[in-house]
Amino acid sequence: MKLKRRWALTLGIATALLNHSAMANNTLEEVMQARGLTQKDVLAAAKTYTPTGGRDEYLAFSSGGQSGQVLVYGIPSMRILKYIGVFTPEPWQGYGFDEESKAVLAQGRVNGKDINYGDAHHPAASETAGDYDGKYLFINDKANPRIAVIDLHDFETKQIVTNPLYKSAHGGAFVTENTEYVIESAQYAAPYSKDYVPLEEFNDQYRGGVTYWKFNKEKGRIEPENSFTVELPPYSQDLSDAGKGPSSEWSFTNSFCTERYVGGIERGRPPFEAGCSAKDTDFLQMIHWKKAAELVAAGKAKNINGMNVILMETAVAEGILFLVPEPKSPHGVDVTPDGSKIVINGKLDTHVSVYSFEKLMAAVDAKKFEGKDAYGIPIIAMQDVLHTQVELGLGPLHTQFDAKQCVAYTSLYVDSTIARWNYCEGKVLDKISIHYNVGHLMTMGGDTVNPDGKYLVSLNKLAIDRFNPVGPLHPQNHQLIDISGDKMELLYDMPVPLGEPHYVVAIKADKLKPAIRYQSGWNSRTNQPSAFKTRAGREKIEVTEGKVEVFGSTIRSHITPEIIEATEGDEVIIHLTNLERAQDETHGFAMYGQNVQLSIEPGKTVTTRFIADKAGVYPYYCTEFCSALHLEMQGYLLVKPKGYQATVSEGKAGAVYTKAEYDKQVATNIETQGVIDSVVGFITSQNYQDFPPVVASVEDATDQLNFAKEAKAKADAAAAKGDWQNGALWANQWWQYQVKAADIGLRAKAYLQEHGSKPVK
Ligand code: K7E
Ligand code: CUA
Repeated sequence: MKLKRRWALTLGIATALLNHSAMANNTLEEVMQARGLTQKDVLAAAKTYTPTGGRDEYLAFSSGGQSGQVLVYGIPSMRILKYIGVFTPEPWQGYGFDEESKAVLAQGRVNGKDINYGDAHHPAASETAGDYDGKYLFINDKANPRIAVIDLHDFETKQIVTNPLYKSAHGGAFVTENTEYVIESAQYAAPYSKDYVPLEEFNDQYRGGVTYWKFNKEKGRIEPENSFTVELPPYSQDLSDAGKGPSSEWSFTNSFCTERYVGGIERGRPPFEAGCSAKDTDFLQMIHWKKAAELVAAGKAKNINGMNVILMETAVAEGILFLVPEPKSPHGVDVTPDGSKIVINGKLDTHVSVYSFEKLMAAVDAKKFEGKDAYGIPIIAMQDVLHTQVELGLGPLHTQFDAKQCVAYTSLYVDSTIARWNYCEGKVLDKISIHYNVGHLMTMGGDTVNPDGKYLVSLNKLAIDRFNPVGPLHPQNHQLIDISGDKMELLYDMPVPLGEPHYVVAIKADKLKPAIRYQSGWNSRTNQPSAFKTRAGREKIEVTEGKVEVFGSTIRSHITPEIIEATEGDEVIIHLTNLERAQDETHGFAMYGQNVQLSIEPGKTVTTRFIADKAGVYPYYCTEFCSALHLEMQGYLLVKPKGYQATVSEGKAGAVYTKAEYDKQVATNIETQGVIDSVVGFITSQNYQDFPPVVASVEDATDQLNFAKEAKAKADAAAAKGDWQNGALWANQWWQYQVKAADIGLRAKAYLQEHGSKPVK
């Protein structure tokens, strides 16, 4: 509907411009009237509409909330491009179905248990010098303290690390200026040990912390052995942010419930929510992570559950940990692009508080503290570091920044508004209503040293009356807002039907360099050649006692092998390599009754493994409509009962062919060859070498034509012996290869025509 509406609008605009009265029944005015659109609506449509084949300026990577996935969409079109399976199996991508990706999910086990979801909150894009470099994406799971690494070269999850200390983790993922570390802070205090510790020992045995996961940029992997945690009191750590510029060696983490209140109405105690917001202030926890890393290198950390831990005692003695009071129950903490200020959003306060990093350092250097907390951590007085406080409205949650100097945007959850304000001068500039209850907000590059401004996305918790009702569970609503002018303008509502998307980051599209195929025989999860890769014509089945191992391939429109035989109780292992080079020629592989669903992108090798524990017939097939003969891309796993003796001879299967059928097939093949020759003639008459996708297609088509030649030779040989049965079958196979070649060739031809190829002399 949306698309149609937009087409109509564009047609309308074009018509209005050209003033063609011949198209009078489709003028912009008429469409506007029929659909009840205002001028403002049409302007908003024109600002977001992206014509077919058009590209977006930004790609947004949104947390998929409880779905444990990441979703990718374009800005300003708000078109969804992809879901990336992260903490959760995702069948389309075969994620959690092939052995390679199962190994990634297995890294996320908690105490040996598979966790099949994640509560994904904060994606973070990798940075170089404080700006997105478009290489990696990280995201946390709050419920099962984990961080995942996604490679933006192929948009796949490569690694999951599980925090061995925490029982929940909210303040991640945030990266330091050069992605040296990925920050993850705890949330609900719990003992570091896996043992039972009574709540009565909360103050002494329960702990929080901030973990700094070391990231190896060359390998694209987190190195747990080089990571460390700074132990913190059992305050509920909330969001974090890494410093920038002058503050780049520090990180900042909010907290709530510094009362250390333990609820339990079951025990006659007032509930958590009452006791956790009793005090007027909580603490900002600031950590000198650069110095902390040096302490770890100097052997001053203690190994707990395999993690390097800097105990609070050490952190205090070494002067790397400080507290600053902040208005009670704060939420987001956001460092300004120049790194000079830290914005604290007070959930239960109508103000945002802006702290000066310079003042923080002055207090640290002068050792000017107003006291210590119960764990001996020095407390810096709020009035000593406050730059300004600005009254924005009810429920400020998160802040992001504009390209314009000193301009920030803060989400107001309770007010359902977004405030634009000046954090240098401390004044409100503009407000816009959103629908409804905004959590995070995001401006383009809004958490980097170099924000672009332009657009803002409001990530709303409630959608209430915005969309067609779909039952009691509503989608979430991402609202796109134009922030380029003096007044913020709402442009678009995008329902998100996946989970609560807490945070999103938008990377300029030209910073991303995604691949279109893998090197042939690639294990995408380890980023290495697969030990199980197969080349064309080298497919094989190895049968050993109790095991059938297949080294197969897929290429339009054929799965090799077409028949796999096993005996009841055998372990069946199937490795499949997609031999395609052509763009977007993914094959799938699904099998009856075995929970097998693979996605094999061009070049990829994947493996499925299962026990054929019941005798029977198990058809398998390709699940991507990859060519005209996609439906024929099929085969059978035959699982025989133990000790099975054949009673039917092979020859009885299928139809019987005559000479007439052989002749008819050959005539068809000659005609088909005519079509192929004309397509080849066109392609080779053009400068097709200048178009890499076409070059890849030509290679694929040439393969198919070579296979056709082999099949033709077999057909000829059978016919020469008067064996019309095999003659007709091989003639048909010859035609199958021709059809594939023609299909690939026609796509290449269309590509050349669309991309303006030129004849070569
Ligand atoms: Cu505010 Cu998890 Cu960042 Cu949700 S958090 S909104
Ligand atoms: Cu391959 Cu359908």
